Amino acid sequence: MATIANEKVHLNGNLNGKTQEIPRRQAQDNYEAPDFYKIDDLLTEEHLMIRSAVRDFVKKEISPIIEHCAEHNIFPSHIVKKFGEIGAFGPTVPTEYGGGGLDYIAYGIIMQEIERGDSGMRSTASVQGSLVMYPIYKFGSEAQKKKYLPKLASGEMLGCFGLTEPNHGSNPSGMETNFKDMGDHYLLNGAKMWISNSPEADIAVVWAKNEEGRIHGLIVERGMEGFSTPTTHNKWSLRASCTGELVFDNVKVPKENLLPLKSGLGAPMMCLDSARYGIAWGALGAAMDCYDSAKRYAAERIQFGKPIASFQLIQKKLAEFLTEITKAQLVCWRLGKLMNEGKATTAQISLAKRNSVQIALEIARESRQILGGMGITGEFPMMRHAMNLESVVTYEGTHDIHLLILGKEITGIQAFV
Ligand code: TGC
Ligand code: FAD
Repeated sequence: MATIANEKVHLNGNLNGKTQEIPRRQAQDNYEAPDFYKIDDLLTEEHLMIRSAVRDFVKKEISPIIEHCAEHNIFPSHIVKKFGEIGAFGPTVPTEYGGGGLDYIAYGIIMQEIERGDSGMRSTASVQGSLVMYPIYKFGSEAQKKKYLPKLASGEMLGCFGLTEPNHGSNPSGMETNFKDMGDHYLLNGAKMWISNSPEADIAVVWAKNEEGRIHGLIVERGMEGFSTPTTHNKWSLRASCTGELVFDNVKVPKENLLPLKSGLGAPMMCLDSARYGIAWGALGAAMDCYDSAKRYAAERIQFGKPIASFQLIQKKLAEFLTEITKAQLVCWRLGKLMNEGKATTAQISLAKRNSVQIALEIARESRQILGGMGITGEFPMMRHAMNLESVVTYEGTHDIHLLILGKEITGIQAFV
């Protein structure tokens, strides 16, 4: 077994920041994506090239290490720089700030390919792009854009996004984290929890209320006195992603770190629209990986003297997987077009995020059954995808919150409270 020598990794235990070797699995990753309705014909040459490059990257850099990282609860920190190198961070941000200057379909494709490898790896990329670079690009000053965006794009810096709090998850408008104007700086107090990337992040985009109760975004940098990022332990999901808290104990934040161009809950919600869109494509990638692995296994596994693929009940599962994947591919592609035209609504994004995650979870669970006992091992990706997707169905708005967003859109009646 080959190893990646002395890569810095984040062990989600008590060994933060230490280096260790991550063994590389030698088995070939033979993934082939289903494209039953020839959706490739709807993509540009550029989209296809990007997809091919990211797919190769995932086969080379993620597949060989991901089972080990998930089993041992390791965030492979070295992937951050590599994501920067392939343009996975902020693909839709203009090139003058280090982004890719690409469209939303390209963004979706990149998230799909990375989550095909692992949802936790996609989390790292989508938080950086949609939840850290996007608000700085959309709501930040020119000086903030120049200072942070190129370093975030290249992976020199890692960011996180702090909205959720211990007492406010689905209802972020109730947040308690607050800042006071002290004349030459702001004084920030409060806590965020369930924050992807936080234990490794160099900066956090934090949403907090001012003295009038208005929500603003602030850029908080690691090293500011009173700011800490404790790791969240005992996760059985997204084990290759690092998750933590953000604790603010009288943190002095320079005034120039406030995002000046938008305030109110609408600001973080706009970031969530972009990230939820990426998850719609991403979860589909996990579903496609499970489908592909199950199809291969069913053709090879012999029971009662025949490949199990010859049994009607296995064929039913595979046919249903392909049906749901094909429908979701069309939804994501059409939503990407609407995003490119600036016409996509929050409710349309909710439908796509909710649908992709639901079908991915069902396909992960059912495809695991096709593998029988082998399905529970790390030799195959289904169990890891299924466990990861339990977070994906919860974060960026739970499955039921997205249903209620759709309910409100249909009826005009708000059913949250
Ligand atoms: P509501 O009354 O509906 O709206 C309050 C204000 O916000 C505005 N707004 C939006 N503006 C722009 N875009 C959107 N998508 C918007 N959604 C809402 C709205 O117009 C209003 O503005 P104004 O000026 O009239 O005041 O708000 P509500 O308090 O009733 O809550 C609505 C609800 C429940 C749908 C929303 O808060 C929600 O979606 N909750 C779920 C929370 C959530 O998604 N949290 C995600 C945290 S981040 C995360 O999980 C990252 S995981 C990353 C990873 O690892 O990949
Ligand atoms: P709650 O809001 O307490 O919900 C509990 C249950 O009640 C859910 O089933 C929910 O659907 C239901 N419920 C709540 N309100 C209603 C209602 N009105 N009607 C019907 N049912 C309702 N947040 C960040 O800010 N940044 C991050 O980077 C981030 N990363 C995350 C990473 C992971 C691994 C996880 C698990 C979460 C992450 N989150 C992050 C937080 C995530 O967004 C929240 O967990 C999510 O929004 C739900 O909030 P909650 O966990 O407090 O659940």
